[in-house]
Amino acid sequence: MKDLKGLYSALLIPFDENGEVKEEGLRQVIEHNINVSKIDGLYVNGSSGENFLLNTAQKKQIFKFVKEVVGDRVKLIAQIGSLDLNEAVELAKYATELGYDSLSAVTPFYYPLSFNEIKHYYKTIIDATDNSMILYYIPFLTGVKISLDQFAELLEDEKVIGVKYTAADFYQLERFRKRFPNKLIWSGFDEMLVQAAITGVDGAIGSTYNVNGQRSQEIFRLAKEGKVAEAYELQHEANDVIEKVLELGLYQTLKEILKVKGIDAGTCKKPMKSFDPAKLAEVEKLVKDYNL
Ligand code: NAY
Repeated sequence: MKDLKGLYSALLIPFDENGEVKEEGLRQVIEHNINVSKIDGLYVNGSSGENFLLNTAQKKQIFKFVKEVVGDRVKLIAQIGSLDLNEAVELAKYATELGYDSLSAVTPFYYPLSFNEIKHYYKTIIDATDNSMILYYIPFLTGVKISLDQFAELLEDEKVIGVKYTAADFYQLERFRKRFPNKLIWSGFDEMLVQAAITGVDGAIGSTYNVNGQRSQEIFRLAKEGKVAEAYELQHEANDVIEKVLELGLYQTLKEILKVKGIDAGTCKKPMKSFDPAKLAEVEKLVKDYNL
């Protein structure tokens, strides 16, 4: 199996006004990620890809198009988790046939499921293919919390290679690192990359790496080498950017940054709102001030 460590962009997807995928724009976003952001891989159909607003055909369209454009240039992880378990299995098979390096599945959300139900969900998906599985843990959006002992049960299966950990519980992250030294962890909060790197994660997956990849690679490298003060200097810059992006609207503003750079990043899929054009000058200033 490939070494899946490293920094991944949670791939942004350009949509048109009707909510259809803009394939040429997506090609440009992918090329920007590979050639300018210098990421190690792409996390496809995650939260940043507005996955939970898409139908099955669109999810397949994106998996296929991304693989065709990327080939083997960077690593590819397919987020196939769905409240419709049949769809999750179908997408897991589809992405595996396309050659995705690993699957990842969000914890099932909305209905308060028992841990046994969650375990059954993962086992059903895992058993459907020979591919590996990365748990996608994002309790602030799903409301689903998993304890360390429960993680241990899910990680018993060798095909479960690790977790994408989008939470700010650094105590649990440290306990996880100590208890599962042979499993992989990707951190999911770009604004806490230094802290995650110091805690021993193997990589990171984030939305802002689409536009701020090189600086983030440097933060990760410096922190891993123990150069924490230097890493923090860059994290301060990254967080100035993230703070502004969150203020103006996360995915809308990341797309607008790409547009300022000449990339047709489209708009967000409704019901998400579009970027407020009155704020364009603020984005142009951000791109200039932080050399994005
Ligand atoms: C995903 O699947 O796209 C992710 O979870 C990537 C992680 C991002 N979380 C969300 C909810 O977008 O990169 C983060 C996040 O956008 C960033 O840290 C800003 O808060």
